[in-house]
Amino acid sequence: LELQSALAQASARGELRLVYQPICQLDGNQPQLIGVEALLRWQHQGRDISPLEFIPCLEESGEILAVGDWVLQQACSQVRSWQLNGQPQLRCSVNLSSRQLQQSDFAARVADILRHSGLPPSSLVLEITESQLMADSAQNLACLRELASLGIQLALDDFGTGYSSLGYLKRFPLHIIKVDKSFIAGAPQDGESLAISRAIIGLGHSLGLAVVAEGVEKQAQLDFLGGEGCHYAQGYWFSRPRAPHELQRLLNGED
Ligand code: G
Ligand code: G
Ligand code: MN
Ligand code: NA
Repeated sequence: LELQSALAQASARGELRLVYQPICQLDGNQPQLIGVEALLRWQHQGRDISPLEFIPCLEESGEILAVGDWVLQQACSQVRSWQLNGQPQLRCSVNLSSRQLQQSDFAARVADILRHSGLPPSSLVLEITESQLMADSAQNLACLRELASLGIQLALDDFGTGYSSLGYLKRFPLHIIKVDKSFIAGAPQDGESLAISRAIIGLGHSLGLAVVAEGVEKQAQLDFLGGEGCHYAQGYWFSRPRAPHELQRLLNGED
């Protein structure tokens, strides 16, 4: 409850901010930064509170709708400004809550935000988890179809950790799957993690989806992913999530 009321004032106090984690393309000699995932941070009384802790509170109170719009506006404008400063192809990934997809005007709001920021729809990736797709799927389906028809890319986040009904992959208009970091963490030394990661990458490719491996921390994982033909990866090996000016340094080649 204390968290809840502090959170109610967080956006007003400017305690919310976004950090950006690089997403890299692996084919070619050198991994290439092709996009960033925006991740929300709340700095409260001098410490960062994890989104795992405060997003559920925002969802419960309904404030996730306003905060979610703010995240989208902020991320789209930031990435647009990087695009205009020498990174014309840079993509912007944003995580969604199911409450956002349940708004009947959500796709229209996203279209407005894109127009306002100048970011091309094809540069925006919206990330959704399997469990979010479970809830109220008729509305979700309608909403995702509308977003896809705008040219926005849709990614299934944390793949393999939810109910993993493969039906979702057929039923929803998805473009990308993100292999959950729990599988990448064990690969390549743990046989089971390796088998699951390999199967998800193969499944994605057979369905014509781009596959992003999450949580890459070691060269051995990168070598394994390269061998499996996984084209995209994200994780501490490349970079931790960074404040905008720190990501700028990376884009400038200063880091
Ligand atoms: O950085 P990490 O600890 O950053 O994020 C933890 C979880 O919070 C992840 O599952 C991530 O998808 C989620 N998350 C981070 N930022 C946002 C956001 O802006 N909106 C939503 N809905 N989830 C977010
Ligand atoms: O949206 P998603 O649930 O995928 O959120 C990504 C989460 O993973 C964030 O909490 C982010 O800070 C975290 N993360 C990003 N890279 C790594 C990594 O290499 N290792 C680990 N353990 N976590 C990571
Ligand atoms: Mn994500
Ligand atoms: Na997520």
